[in-house]
Amino acid sequence: MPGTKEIIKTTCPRDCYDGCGIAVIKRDGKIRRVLGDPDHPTSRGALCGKCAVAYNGVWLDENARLLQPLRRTGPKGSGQFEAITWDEALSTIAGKLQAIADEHGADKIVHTHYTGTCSALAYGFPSRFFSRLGATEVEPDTICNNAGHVAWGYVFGDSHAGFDPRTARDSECILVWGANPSHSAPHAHKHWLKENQAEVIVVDPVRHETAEAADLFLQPLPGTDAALAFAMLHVMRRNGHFDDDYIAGHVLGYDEVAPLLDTCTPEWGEQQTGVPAAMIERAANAYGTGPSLLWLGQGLQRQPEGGNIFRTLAMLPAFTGNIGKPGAGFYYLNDSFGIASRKGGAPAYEAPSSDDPGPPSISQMDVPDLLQSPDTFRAYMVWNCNPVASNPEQAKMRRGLERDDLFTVVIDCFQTDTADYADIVLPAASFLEFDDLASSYFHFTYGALVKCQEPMGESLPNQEIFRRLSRAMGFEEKHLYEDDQSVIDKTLTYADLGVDWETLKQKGWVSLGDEPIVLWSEGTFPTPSGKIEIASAQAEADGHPRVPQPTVDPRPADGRFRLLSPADKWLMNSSYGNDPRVDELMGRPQVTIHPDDAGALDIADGTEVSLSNDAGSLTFTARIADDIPPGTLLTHKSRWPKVRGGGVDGGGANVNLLHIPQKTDMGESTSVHGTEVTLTLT
Ligand SMILES: Nc1nc2c(c(=O)[nH]1)N[C@H]1C(S)=C(S)[C@@H](COP(=O)(O)OP(=O)(O)OC[C@H]3O[C@@H](n4cnc5c(=O)[nH]c(N)nc54)[C@H](O)[C@@H]3O)O[C@H]1N2
Ligand SMILES: Nc1nc2c(c(=O)[nH]1)N[C@H]1C(S)=C(S)[C@@H](COP(=O)(O)OP(=O)(O)OC[C@H]3O[C@@H](n4cnc5c(=O)[nH]c(N)nc54)[C@H](O)[C@@H]3O)O[C@H]1N2
Ligand code: SF4
Ligand SMILES: [Mo]
Repeated sequence: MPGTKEIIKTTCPRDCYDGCGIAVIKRDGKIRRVLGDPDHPTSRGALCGKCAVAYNGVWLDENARLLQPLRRTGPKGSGQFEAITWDEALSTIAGKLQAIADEHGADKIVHTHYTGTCSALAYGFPSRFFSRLGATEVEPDTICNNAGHVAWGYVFGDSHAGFDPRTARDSECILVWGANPSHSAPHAHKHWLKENQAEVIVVDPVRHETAEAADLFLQPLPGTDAALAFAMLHVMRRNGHFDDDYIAGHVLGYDEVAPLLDTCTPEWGEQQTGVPAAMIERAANAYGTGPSLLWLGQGLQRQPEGGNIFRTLAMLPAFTGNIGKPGAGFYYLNDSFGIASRKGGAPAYEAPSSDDPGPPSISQMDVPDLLQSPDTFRAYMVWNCNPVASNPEQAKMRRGLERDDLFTVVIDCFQTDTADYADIVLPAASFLEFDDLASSYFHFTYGALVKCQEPMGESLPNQEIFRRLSRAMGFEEKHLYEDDQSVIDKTLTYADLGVDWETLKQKGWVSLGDEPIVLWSEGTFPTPSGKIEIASAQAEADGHPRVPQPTVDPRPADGRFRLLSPADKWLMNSSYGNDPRVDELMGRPQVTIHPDDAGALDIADGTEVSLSNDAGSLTFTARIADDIPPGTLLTHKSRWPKVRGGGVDGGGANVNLLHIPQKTDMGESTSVHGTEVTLTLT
């Protein structure tokens, strides 16, 4: 019927804390606008700036999207392709994978994936194919947050069940440590942090917008957080904020670590971290008085000693008893579906089955090196991620991808820098084009991803692509062909949300109950001892100290600077880097330099500077500002190298040209914020 208006509710499935509800406006059967759902508790009628632009920009633009399978016709990296049919594409891929598996072993097929679409099907389903194949998986969290997961695994036995944000109504203090919600959780920044009575304390080397808005801002030098926490704990113990009963009942290792606190005075803390002793006292007293929430960011653990920092910070809630009661808790990432199924009780501890080691895995930090060699990589299957833009050692990544004896397949919605190296490119449908489920990793909300239009061109959802690939390979196992509805229904049943798919689809989203959920109130934890393991035999067996240590990273020497490159306000990792309006809003790639450093090097605002290290050299426009400490530089991550990259001249590289793949102390994860560079005028 002409002029018919339809509103479909769906959910934003980006790798984002907020998990916003979306209202898609259709007219005459066509999507006209993608807006925030006014009824959703997080989005409240507004998407973040980047999604408001990109979902109404490149994501709806047939000229920007990949519409057909492609076969490479020019040199690798040149971006020259011809369209082919799905049958040709799938039979070519199946033939190649089978030949590699037969001749060299299926573990020489490496697949890499992450959070392109963060949902039950588009994220979860394809792994069934790769497990069946026996391919090597690049452990996805090693590009992002694995140090924190491993560290809190030692301490709490679980890093996926933090506080329910709704409990903040009972909090007196919210401590945000090494996260930047103003970029990475814009609605939590705008609403959640501001609407509670609690005193907000931010700890970050960068005075970002959330820090600016906080009641108290502590600005340590990067990589000094463990020392800062020890100094705060010293104050809390001295001022009687420790909860002796909680420690006696639920914490293992207090006596072992307590002597280390003796010398960690606030004055010592100031020397180690650059944070004035009086501010350490104030933060410690506010947090220690409580009830307090502790939010540890993912940026925080991207340090060489990120694991130790996380174990150290776990002592704040553990020693002050800020756990298991209203207004108190700790948070890293919430697996909302998993939490739903446990409803506040202690999670059942499930030991991994020793009979099924699963497919082998490698760290993202090893990829640039291993990619050079046919001994590890014969085929590289890339889906839901863009490693040329996001991985360390970009120049080495490109060299590996140029290998003639490497068969590369890239599945994406867009022709990314990585897709330019593919032998075969497969077009992925966007989240607006299939049904699925998504949940926030902060709020306890779950959303329906609802199909709003047919997949653009010949594109297909990830899950359907891998069903077809299974068929082309001749695989017979039934679970490789399970249909979408069955997976959706099972996920909803497992999560026990009290809604079926039809109800969820109509409403768009559901919260887990009406009242805040208090996790860990029973006081037992899925660790070997059932207690919070500040002293960990498992950590010791893995080669780490038994208890956390008050370490600080050595300051950069020989005139080098520490380069931070956290989340950009206008990008979602590399996503949206190809949207012209987003590019315009970001402007030229900038690096922030402290006025003292700029003065010493005679660098004026707006001039071009070069950052270099062993991995490469890149040009930025200098922005002189004191929102970072001297000796530190700030830029943001993951522009599209071929759009404007990190080089002001559009030199085909971004900041990851400089990112060295040094592994964190735990979890073989990225320590990108430990990157050091020299700074010169160009
Ligand atoms: N310098 C620096 N680098 C960093 C970081 C940093 O802090 N500093 N942070 C790191 C972190 S935290 C992360 S998580 C990584 C992220 O890096 P990546 O995992 O590479 O994530 P994205 O860049 O968002 O790439 C996602 C891709 O998936 C595509 N996509 C979207 N939806 C779908 C879909 O449904 N199907 C398919 N097949 N594709 C889809 C998008 O178009 C996009 O190209 O970057 C890391 N890189
Ligand atoms: N707009 C936008 N939102 C995003 C993303 C995006 O690219 N853009 N990416 C998504 C992804 S994949 C992730 S993992 C999350 C990440 O989001 P967050 O968890 O907020 O992490 P980051 O933005 O990487 O870094 C957060 C802060 O850590 C600080 N930091 C760096 N080094 C140190 C240190 O030594 N000590 C302390 N205390 N702080 C330090 C940085 O200065 C930065 O302000 O955001 C998600 N949301
Ligand atoms: S990226 Fe995050 S803030 Fe933006 S619309 Fe999606 S969920 Fe909301
Ligand atoms: Mo991430």
